[in-house]
Amino acid sequence: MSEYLILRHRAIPGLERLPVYLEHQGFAAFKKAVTELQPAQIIQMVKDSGLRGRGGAGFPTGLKWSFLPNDLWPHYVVANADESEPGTFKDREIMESNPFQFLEGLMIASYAVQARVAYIYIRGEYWHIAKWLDQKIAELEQAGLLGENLFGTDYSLRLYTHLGAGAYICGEETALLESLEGKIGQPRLRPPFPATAGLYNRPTVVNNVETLANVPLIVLHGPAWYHNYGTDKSPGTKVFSLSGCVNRPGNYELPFGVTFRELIFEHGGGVPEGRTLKAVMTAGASSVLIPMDESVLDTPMDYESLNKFGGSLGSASVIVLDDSVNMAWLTYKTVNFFKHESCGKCTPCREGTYWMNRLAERIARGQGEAREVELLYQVARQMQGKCLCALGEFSTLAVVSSIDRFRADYEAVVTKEPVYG
Ligand code: L3W
Repeated sequence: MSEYLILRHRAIPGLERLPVYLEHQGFAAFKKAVTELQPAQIIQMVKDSGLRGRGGAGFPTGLKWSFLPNDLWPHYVVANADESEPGTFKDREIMESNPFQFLEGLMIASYAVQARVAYIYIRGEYWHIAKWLDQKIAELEQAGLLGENLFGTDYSLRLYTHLGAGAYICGEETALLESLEGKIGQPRLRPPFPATAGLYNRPTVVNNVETLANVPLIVLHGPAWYHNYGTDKSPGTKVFSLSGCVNRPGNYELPFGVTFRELIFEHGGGVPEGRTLKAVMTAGASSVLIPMDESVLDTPMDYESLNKFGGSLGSASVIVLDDSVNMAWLTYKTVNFFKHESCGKCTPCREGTYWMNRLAERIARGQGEAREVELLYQVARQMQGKCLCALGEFSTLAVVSSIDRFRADYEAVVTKEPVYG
């Protein structure tokens, strides 16, 4: 696709600089919102556009904004810039190269729910981006686009960046809010959802960076225009982070509904050295393994079509696996990550990821018995549906799907003789 909605900096050199962004209709949408539109009108526009959350769940953005009660104040907006899913590197490019479009989206969201303070919660390893965004925020304040009484109205807005400290769990929205409040980053029980009881127990919108970057264009061009891209139920484009066994890894902005074949072969240049495509993960480590063959390659990638594989598009971090990869090894890599990142608050995840890691490691190292594969499977199955948040649940997906779908890979590595007698 030559037309970019989100990675517009690839077509417009210098877009990360305010004068260039302003030359390309920058902040026209925010000005229009604050001076011409009622908050409810903006929420309706975003609802009509069909924009869905890009962090992974695909929840309708306008609907989320509409949940904030009007009898409890203040309202907050928090941008989730804690991008930590293995294989996900799209928000980084947006913030580094098209920062003003993201900030403008955050500002429009804030106006739409009448928040006067918004936070950008950004992963600690992106400290240089936090500093960069602080500079951009200062430029906006100097230019009179951010601060008190914007465009002569009584609407005022302040933006703040806040660095995380290296914990994957803080990308989960309620753990993020705990961390932002200065507490240990552990998830809260939901409901209540942040929309009613979020930051400091006040109504809060939490949106992913990419989600917010869509908003200025929707306000500027209207919801009908947005439906020119993507599918009926998943309109717009998606930035796919493509990695793994592929010739041209990187971020690819493509309309929803693009097929695996187009993404991996046309854009990504196929798998290296003539090897065979074996499986794909679509939501980073939080994915089921989707076995790949000719019949699967033409599946459209959107929020609906992957359900038939027991999977979801997630954050569209597409990890390509070829026939050089043993799935027992891959499973060990994923559960090792989740064991390290489990926050320890709920028992099924704390204990389950620990035991899955021990078993998966033995198996991957060729020290496991066949019955330990069954035990690994049972541990994962027993965790499902019992964890406090998505992290525990997702830690089981590669385990269960790899044993169900790639059992031969386990048979190739387990010892033939019992190890423990
Ligand atoms: C008010 C209700 N709000 C749901 C809100 C909720 C949240 C959103 C989605 O994300 C995803 C997973 C992986 N009243 C509500 C309501 N909401 N019902 O809607 O909620 P939910 O629970 O469906 O998902 P979630 O737990 O927020 C989990 C994806 O994350 N994942 C991780 C991605 C990591 C990154 C990254 O590193 N950048 O994105 C893995 O793919 O797909 O679906 O806001 O409050 N009744």
